[in-house]
Amino acid sequence: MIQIKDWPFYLYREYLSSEEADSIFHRAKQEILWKTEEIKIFGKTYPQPRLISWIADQGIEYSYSGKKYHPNPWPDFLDDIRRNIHQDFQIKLNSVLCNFYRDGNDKMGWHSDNEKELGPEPNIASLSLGVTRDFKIKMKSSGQIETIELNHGDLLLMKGKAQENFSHALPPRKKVREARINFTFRQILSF
Ligand SMILES: O=C(O)CCC(=O)C(=O)O
Repeated sequence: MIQIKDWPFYLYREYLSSEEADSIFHRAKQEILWKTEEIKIFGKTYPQPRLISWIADQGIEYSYSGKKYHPNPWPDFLDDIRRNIHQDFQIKLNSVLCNFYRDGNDKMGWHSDNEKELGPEPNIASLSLGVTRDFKIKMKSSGQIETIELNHGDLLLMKGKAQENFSHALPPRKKVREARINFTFRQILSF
């Protein structure tokens, strides 16, 4: 495990073996219902620069980027991963936001996962598959930024005050031509 500086970000390289990661990547591409969602910026609507799917236990609703999402059911292979993460790290997870970055033009801007449904100090487990992409973490108080590479099969745990005191982003990388899938497993509290 690598802790990013002394920040509450913990990186587990090759949490999945490359064979396991290959298999999950292919199943995720085929079996998840990927959609282009819209985002409103200053009253104008734009397509989000990635494909998204939200999966959760029954009865859970989630607001994200100002929109309410109704969840899709768990495919077996993702349910297995959340159970493994639960066993390995003792963290409860009842939902997962799935992001599909078609190539290096797709991206995620600076944000914190600090929606009130996640509670004050959420544990978020972020699993990366596919092409390696840079991931940036910024300390809100100082503006200090760390960049880490997230590879096929890597797991990043964001814990404690990771959302309150830091923001994170997946910047565009024009030279990257291959796809990446990221799952951020979360526990939604109010439902
Ligand atoms: O794709 C990533 O690694 C980042 C995903 C993310 O920040 C999120 O889902 O909140």
